[in-house]
Amino acid sequence: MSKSVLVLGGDGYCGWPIALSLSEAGHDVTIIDNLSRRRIDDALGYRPLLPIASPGERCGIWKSVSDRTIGFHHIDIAQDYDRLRAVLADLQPSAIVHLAAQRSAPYSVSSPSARRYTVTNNLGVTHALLVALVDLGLDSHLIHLGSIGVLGYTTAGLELPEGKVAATIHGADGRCAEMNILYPGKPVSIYHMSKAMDQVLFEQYARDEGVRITDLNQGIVWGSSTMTTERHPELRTRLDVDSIYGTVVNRFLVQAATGQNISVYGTGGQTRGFIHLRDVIRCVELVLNSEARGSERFRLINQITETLSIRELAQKVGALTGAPIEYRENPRQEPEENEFHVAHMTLQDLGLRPTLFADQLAQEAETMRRACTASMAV
Ligand code: NAD
Ligand code: USQ
Repeated sequence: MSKSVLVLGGDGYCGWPIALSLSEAGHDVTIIDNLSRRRIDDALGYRPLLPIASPGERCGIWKSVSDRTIGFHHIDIAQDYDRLRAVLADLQPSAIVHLAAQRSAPYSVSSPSARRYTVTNNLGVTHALLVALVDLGLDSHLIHLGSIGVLGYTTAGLELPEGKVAATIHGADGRCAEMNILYPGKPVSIYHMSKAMDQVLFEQYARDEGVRITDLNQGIVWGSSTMTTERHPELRTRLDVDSIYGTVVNRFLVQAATGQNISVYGTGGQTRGFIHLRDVIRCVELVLNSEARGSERFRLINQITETLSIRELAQKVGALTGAPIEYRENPRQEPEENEFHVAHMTLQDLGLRPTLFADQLAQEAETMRRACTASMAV
């Protein structure tokens, strides 16, 4: 069934392909973005691997190849409540996919202003949205792209469940009570902390105002394209490979393709959850079609498909490409050796067929190699 879907942060790496795929599936898609990522790139002197068209140009090309329209509003959601409210009142969306955040962990700890911006922006966006939904009495399903890193990277030898965790709380008077609580993670950056704080807002607004929310605790995304971005070169999504916004798989593949060493920080014993960009799209579609209803107002789902240490990842990329591995001093504050066991079957139960490194890494290495060649020609 066709729905009206609002994609917040739809100019970004994940948001643009999500908007395209939802549009292709027949939904009426509207993007809101303030283009802050493009401005941060300018300020840092970084560029995506290949240039990306402006939102107006991209939506125009999409119209020409698909005969479908994607709307675009240039709004700072954290700062301009009235315009956000007006768009929501006009569209009355069935669902809102929320990706609008400053999402780099190293950026979030890079300066006092970056720390303040990350928290003010990320919580400002989430809270403005929740307030507007209540203000307008809308029953939109809010789907948030969160971060598996809110759990922290020490799981105390346990496999962490999806959703809340059952806890026995020992009161000061010696009595005990059983409760379901948000997992008390230890986020490793200010950015990850902002995602943990989002969950406190979600819990409150689901409980007290009945807002329907699915929070996807997503792992590190890898991959450069999807079925819809491949329909035209100018529909490509941004691909960051710098040390601030470039995520590790994409960085390693581009390093290998350009004759650089694979840059493992520290021992490479950091174990993380990963997911391919195509699976991100599929997960959002699956969640959109399985709305939280009834008493289940706030769902927490772990959106990863496999876990691996950074060292193992580097070895896979090295074996595939012949690129040497270089162990560098770790520029980040993070545990360098950690185990990471997290339940993640909900999306597979809903129908996800995971794209694993074993299936896709070689093809992705080749796609990145071609993108690097094209990038040199730009
Ligand atoms: P991105 O930086 O490419 O895109 C985020 C978009 O949000 C940008 O286009 C930016 O301009 C926009 N934005 C930020 N603040 C805004 C505001 N105040 N108003 C309007 N627009 C605003 O990031 P991405 O990689 O596409 O990530 C999308 C979401 O998924 C983020 O919330 C991120 O935390 C989450 N996530 C990403 C990854 C990953 O590996 N990329 C992994 C896990 C979770
Ligand atoms: N790393 C290296 N070498 C590099 C780059 C990174 O060893 O050249 C290491 C980092 O030290 C870190 C790991 O690789 O231990 C992952 O780094 P990353 O930059 O790929 O990912 P991260 O900082 O965790 O953040 C990314 C996204 C963020 C998202 C998060 C999901 O930028 O938006 O929320 O992945 S997670 O952390 O799993 O919750």
